[in-house]
Amino acid sequence: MKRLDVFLKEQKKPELSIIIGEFVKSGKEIYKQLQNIGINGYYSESDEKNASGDSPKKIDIYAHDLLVENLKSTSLVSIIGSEESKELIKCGDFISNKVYDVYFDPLDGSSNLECSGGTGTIFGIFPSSSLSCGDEEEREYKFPKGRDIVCSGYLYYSSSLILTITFGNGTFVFTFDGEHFVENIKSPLVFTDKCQRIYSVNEGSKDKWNDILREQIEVFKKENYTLRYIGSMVADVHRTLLYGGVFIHPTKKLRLLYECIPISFLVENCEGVSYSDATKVLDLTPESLHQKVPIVLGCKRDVYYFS
Ligand code: P6P
Repeated sequence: MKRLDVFLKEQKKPELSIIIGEFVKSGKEIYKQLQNIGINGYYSESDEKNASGDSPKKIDIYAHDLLVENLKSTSLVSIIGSEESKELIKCGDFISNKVYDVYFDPLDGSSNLECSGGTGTIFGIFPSSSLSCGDEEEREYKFPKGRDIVCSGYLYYSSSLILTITFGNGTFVFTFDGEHFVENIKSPLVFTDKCQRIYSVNEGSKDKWNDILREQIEVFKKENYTLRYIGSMVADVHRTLLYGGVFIHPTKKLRLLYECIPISFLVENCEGVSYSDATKVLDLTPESLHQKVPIVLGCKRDVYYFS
């Protein structure tokens, strides 16, 4: 089984590999804390409010702080955007002219922690625009276009510690075996029309659905699709990438820049599709750090905008 370090060397992108190394290092620490979460009191809410007005848990803040510290230590990251930071975090003192802007949700799905549900760190990496637009202080930061993304992935904290990643040449899955991340699931992942017939949506919010979605869910039911919904994006997406089907969040809750764009890059690299209303997610350019969008992603057979 191929190890992650071998896979990263094959990508011939040393600076990106250093950044991925920091996500992996942080992910192992976060996973360790999650395994002791009943003891370390990280369930409890911090006394902060994030940009979305949510009260993050102590573990959300822990994950955010750890990721910022580790990414800054690379001196390869110019701008950091996080669900837990109201504003962009400007780093500096670069060791190379190849620097990146990195956006992440440090711990997505943490509302599922009390019942030991799966959670994840979602990340997207873009060539830094900060150096090409003159002095930081003098210009309005331009958010990157979705298609500018060069690497994305998630760390999935569940019955095992998983890294799913793409550099734009396929989506690969690695599992932590206690010492190394190894590719023990057949990768690159590819959706086929024979993939499982699963739809994943919160049926409790059906009064907020539009007619297209309402009709499509009826079609799925008539064709005996199975409903699976965990309520944690990384968990629902990981199942969709491995088993097939479609994941839908029809309201403006998921964040475009550090959830939907990185996940859509993974999906398109599995020969799947990902739309927000009738536009491909990767064709969108965020207008703000915490912009929220609806999303429908999965295999082409099941994503109704595509059919
Ligand atoms: P709903 C978790 O709170 C989250 O941000 C995502 O991980 C998940 O996909 C979504 O919200 C669930 O939203 O509306 O079904 O509760």
